[in-house]
Amino acid sequence: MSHIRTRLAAAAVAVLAGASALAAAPSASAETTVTAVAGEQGLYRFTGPDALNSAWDLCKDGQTCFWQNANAGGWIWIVPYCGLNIVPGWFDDRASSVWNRGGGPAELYAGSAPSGYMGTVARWWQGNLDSARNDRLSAVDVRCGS
Ligand SMILES: [Ca+2]
Repeated sequence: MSHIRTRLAAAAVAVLAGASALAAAPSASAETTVTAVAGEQGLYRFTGPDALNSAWDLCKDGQTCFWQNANAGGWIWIVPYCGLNIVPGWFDDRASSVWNRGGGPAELYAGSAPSGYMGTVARWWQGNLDSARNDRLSAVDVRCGS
């Protein structure tokens, strides 16, 4: 029960953070917080003891999500659109895990697409990027409808 409450609280923080310039202050509670990173569309910072589990859970059906660290650790980037997306500046060359719940396969690029193609993440695939792709992502093309 408390796990569900934590997830809902984290989702609410994400919504509020998008509408407010106020960053979530460090809390004495055991809840995970999610803070939108100013100026970086789709990028969220996770803090709190339950951040790892919440990170996987907060990637929703229809979204393609990348994490800073393996196993959904660290910050998350939720790809904002179908089609070609440039990785936000802070997140460039930092992606280490992915869950593709988006509308189609996701093509990974290490450079400015279409150069630097690194492979395609199938729809519904979840896991860590291998050593050839780890910390190299600079652009992603989500092929919605493919
Ligand atoms: Ca990384």
